[in-house]
Amino acid sequence: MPFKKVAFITGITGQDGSYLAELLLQKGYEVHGLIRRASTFNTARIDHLYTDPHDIGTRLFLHYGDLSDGARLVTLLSEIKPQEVYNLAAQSHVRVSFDEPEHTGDTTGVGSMRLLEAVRLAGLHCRFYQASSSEMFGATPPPQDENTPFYPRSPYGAAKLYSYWVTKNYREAYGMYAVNGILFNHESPRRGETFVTRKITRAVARIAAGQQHELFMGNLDAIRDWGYAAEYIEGMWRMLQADQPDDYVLATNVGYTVREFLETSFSHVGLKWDDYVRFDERYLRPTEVDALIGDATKAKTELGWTPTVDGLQLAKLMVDADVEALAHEGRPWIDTVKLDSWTSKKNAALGVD
Ligand code: NDP
Ligand code: GDR
Repeated sequence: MPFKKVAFITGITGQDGSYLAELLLQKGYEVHGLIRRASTFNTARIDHLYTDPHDIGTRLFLHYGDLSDGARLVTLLSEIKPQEVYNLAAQSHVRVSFDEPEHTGDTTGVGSMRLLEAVRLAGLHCRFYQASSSEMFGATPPPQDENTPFYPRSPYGAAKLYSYWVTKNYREAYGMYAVNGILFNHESPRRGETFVTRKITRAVARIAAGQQHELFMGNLDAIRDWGYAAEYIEGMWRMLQADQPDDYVLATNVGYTVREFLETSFSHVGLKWDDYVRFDERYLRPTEVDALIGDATKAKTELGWTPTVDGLQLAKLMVDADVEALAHEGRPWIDTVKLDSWTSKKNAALGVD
């Protein structure tokens, strides 16, 4: 029997978790994902990857748990014994972190420490990836790289900074192979609908189809370095394959304003953005991050990682996917998948039907 690598992913139901699960399965890994119990299904992004665990050859397994429950994390890691742990779970919305600062601190911040501590208590010698963020740079002007001083501007950014430092501390204190991927904004057709890019491209598709007539937005002057999530996942994996643990920025090195993303998205379907976009102050943040533009030279040099899709190409790619999604009940990424029997198979496997 060939040696099979085992990975554990928190946040597997999110944008990045779903791409990472796909990549690791393609590479032959056995993949275990942490999912939260919810009153509605939250697994749409990974439905197409699921096979019944009773089937021979199944390599994706889902487990209930939460980053707020440290004992559960110890139990799971002791049972699964992964070689690689990817901590992608978080309350990941910056605007929402101002509404729920305590919850954000508990999951996005302390949750990472719970997972690191669970790795330690379970006695694992695994490799650990922490999903750190360009939001940690906050008010420090671009370009930002691994040596740029941090200045977070939100409870989310501050919580991510705690996770960043605790990851570094476990590396130094316990000799753990623990790394921070400091990722700039990365998007895709699987992006959550309330992040600015997906909010725009989804609205463009609906406006073009006559299903929506206005789009309410906040600060259009913010500059972001938007890359394609599927490419960033490859960079995460490469960080855990390196000889030595280290921290890396992943970015395209090019920034665009929200306004430029709007212009490109609307003009891609032959519309003028300012005919539809309206201002709503509810989408402003108490403190804004004006400009994030990364410098990913280190990842290019040491990991051989280079992104190929820039922010405006991404806008077109996402508009095309959302136009397509309207014809596929809002699920562009599961085009080839049969949904009918999946839910009942998954529930049976989790013992909840
Ligand atoms: P998403 O918001 O799409 O996914 C977040 C994931 O975390 C979901 O699976 C969610 O579960 C899970 N989650 C939330 N709270 C908990 C909790 N308390 N316990 C267990 N799981 C939880 O984020 P992305 O995929 O976009 O991002 C992945 C990670 O990378 C996040 O940590 C994010 O902060 C970070 N990041 C993202 C960047 C980006 O541009 N996308 C850039 C830099 C960092 P559920 O589906 O049940 O809600
Ligand atoms: P961000 O992403 O805060 O950078 O965090 P988001 O897409 O939410 O905002 C980007 C910029 O767009 C401006 N903006 C709006 N944003 C939203 N969501 N909705 C609007 O209507 C709107 N109008 C203008 C924002 O003010 C902001 O300047 C993302 C998340 O994925 C984090 O988890 C991750 O860590 C960082 O990227 C890097």
